[in-house]
Amino acid sequence: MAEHRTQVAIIGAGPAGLLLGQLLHRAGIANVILERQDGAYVLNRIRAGVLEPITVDLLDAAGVGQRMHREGLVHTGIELCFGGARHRIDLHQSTGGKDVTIYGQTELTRDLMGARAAASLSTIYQAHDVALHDFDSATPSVSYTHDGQQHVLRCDFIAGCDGFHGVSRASVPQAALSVYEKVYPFGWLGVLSETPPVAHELIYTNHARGFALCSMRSNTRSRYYVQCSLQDKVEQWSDDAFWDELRARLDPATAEALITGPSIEKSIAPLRSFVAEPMRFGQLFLAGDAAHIVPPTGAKGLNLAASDVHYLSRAFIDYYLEKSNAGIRHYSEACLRRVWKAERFSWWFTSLTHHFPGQGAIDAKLQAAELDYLVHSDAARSVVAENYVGLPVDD
Ligand code: RFL
Ligand code: PHB
Repeated sequence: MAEHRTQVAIIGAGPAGLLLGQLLHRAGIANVILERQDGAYVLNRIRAGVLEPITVDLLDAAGVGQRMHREGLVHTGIELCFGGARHRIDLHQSTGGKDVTIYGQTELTRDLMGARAAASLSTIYQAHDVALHDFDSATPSVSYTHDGQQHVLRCDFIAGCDGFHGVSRASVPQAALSVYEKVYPFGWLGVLSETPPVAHELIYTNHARGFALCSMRSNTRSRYYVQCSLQDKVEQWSDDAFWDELRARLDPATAEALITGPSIEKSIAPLRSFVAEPMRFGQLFLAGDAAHIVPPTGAKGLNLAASDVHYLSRAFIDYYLEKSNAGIRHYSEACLRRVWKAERFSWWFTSLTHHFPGQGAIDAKLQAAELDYLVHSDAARSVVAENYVGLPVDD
């Protein structure tokens, strides 16, 4: 058994783990990342695309913001499409100048991996059988196998950044966890294509046939989604069937303007709201999808992972540099206040824009009335804009 030692052992090289590792490194705090997959697999997951200003600031603080500022698209509004027409919500105007940045999770992950490699920081890809030990004591450790050899990594703290299906949350005794969960009765079928986006900004669409979203990764690459049944299989959806369904849900002018092409990725994601409380157990801290999941409608998942990492990096910096336990003690509470508000927004935006199986005529009328209210009331637009660009981390 090979023995190693670090200050913070990070489980998972997704955005949460990589960003935490980079922020700690810049503060002089030693860390090792253990990742189950290989780097190429992590980079091939097509996921988020919308960054809040807080996430952009954190990436700058981590020293990896250059390409994002060069290539990311700054959006000052979003559009809602219903009743056969599009309506714009001006994020800039409603929030006193805030915006969002369109930059794919794949690119952000690539930038973080590059910075980690450039600083020669230790990332163990294909770490198998990762197991967490003694995190209720002052001497936690993580065991794993790599290249057929057994290893143990001794540390002061463990950061569980290993996503919804990871080992960190599963290592906590069930009685110590409160879990809140809602599974939605539909999924999202997503397509990535090398085609120019149909509009300059994102279009969230409510239609009797179901929700649709027009998004993008760049001026030449589009990302589209349609709400689908949980029984649907990706193989049943030809590209033509996808484009026809998307067109059918958009207003006539947008449907007409849509440029289609072969899909370069196609996948179905289920929708879920989930929170596990608390987010700290002794020396183990959960961050990102390991602790909570939101339906993607509000574009909050990656941004919540980033705000958890903001609090967690500060907690460790307080501990090592200021000799203070305050950040550690308040970590879970500080994260959860923001997490629950993003859960609420994502659930509300999902409820407003999706067609629910068994939904009656009155439900559709109530959705239509709320959408109409929303685009015609300054107050309602401000509420959406304030949440969409992200609530503050330090209120
Ligand atoms: P990740 O990205 O799941 O990374 C966890 C990492 O941990 C590894 N791992 C393990 N490593 C070692 N040992 C084990 N036992 C392990 N088990 C797991 C995994 O291999 C993985 O590399 O979690 P993280 O870092 O918390 O990041 C969360 C985000 O990825 C997620 O919230 C977002 O992608 C959600 N999301 C969106 N978020 C946004 O903010 N804006 C968006 O526009 C947005 N769109 C989306 C999304 C998620 C989607 N899907 C498919 C779920 C759109 C979609 C379709
Ligand atoms: C995306 O581009 O993948 C995306 C954008 C906005 C969302 C969800 C996903 O709300």
